[in-house]
Amino acid sequence: MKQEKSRLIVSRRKLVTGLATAGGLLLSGCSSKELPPTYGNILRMGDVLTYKAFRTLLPRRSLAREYSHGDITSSPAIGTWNPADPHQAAYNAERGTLYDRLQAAAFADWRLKIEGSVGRPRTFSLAELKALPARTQITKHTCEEGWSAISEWTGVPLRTVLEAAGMRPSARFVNFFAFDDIAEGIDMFDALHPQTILAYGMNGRDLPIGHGAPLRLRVETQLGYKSVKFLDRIVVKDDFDDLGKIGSLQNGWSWYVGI
Ligand SMILES: Nc1nc2c(c(=O)[nH]1)N[C@H]1C(S)=C(S)[C@@H](COP(=O)(O)O)O[C@H]1N2
Ligand SMILES: [Mo]
Repeated sequence: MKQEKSRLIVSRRKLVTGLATAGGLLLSGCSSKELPPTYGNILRMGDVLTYKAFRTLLPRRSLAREYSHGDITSSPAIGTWNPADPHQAAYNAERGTLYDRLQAAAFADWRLKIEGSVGRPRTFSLAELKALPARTQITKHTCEEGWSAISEWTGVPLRTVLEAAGMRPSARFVNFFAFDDIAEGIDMFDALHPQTILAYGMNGRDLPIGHGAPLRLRVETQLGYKSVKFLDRIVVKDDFDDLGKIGSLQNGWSWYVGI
């Protein structure tokens, strides 16, 4: 019993030293630009290791795997499945009521707003987004709850929309706000990634309500909760903003969840 305990202590110590070395290796030789914005928060050490590992070990612009039509699976609608339903956990009365009205008119009056660190803050109608060059990709959605699903997504690269709004060179983060009380942010590396799209189509049809109609984000390089559904507003930021009580950071979820 005693022996077992001391072995445990030794292995624990080894583990801690090992982790410190691995962290040190990852941290050495990297500029502070490769630190996540949550750096310095002791409770967010996981962000430092995963962010650095992904940013330094993966080749620049590596693409998430794309599948073929035969690989498409059924996909559950998770979290909010209708922002107009007051029984949803993340229901927002004001935007939920607005969503109800927009949905009744087939989203003809819906507009995506782009503001913040852009030279030309503006809105896009669904028709305007659909007129931009589109990208279709069959990818695997991985939820933090342990399930995954493969779907085909069609939309416009986020990069195209950011450029159309005249994103400023000082911009470093992009935050996304939905019609429910969900908001998420990503850094410019993921925002400009070719597979990061604003999707209006799923499996060859208009995006269904449950999956985020009329427009959702697809961040194929991170876990499912970064792919915000029911988009209302995009805000480009020069500085990191943890999004207060609706941000994942405040909810105790990692800000960076690379896969
Ligand atoms: N606005 C909004 N976006 C959201 C959520 C949500 O509840 N509200 N849930 C997230 C989570 S945890 C997952 S796994 C995916 C689920 O997408 P799906 O419903 O299309 O499967 O959406 C993400 N985006
Ligand atoms: Mo999820």
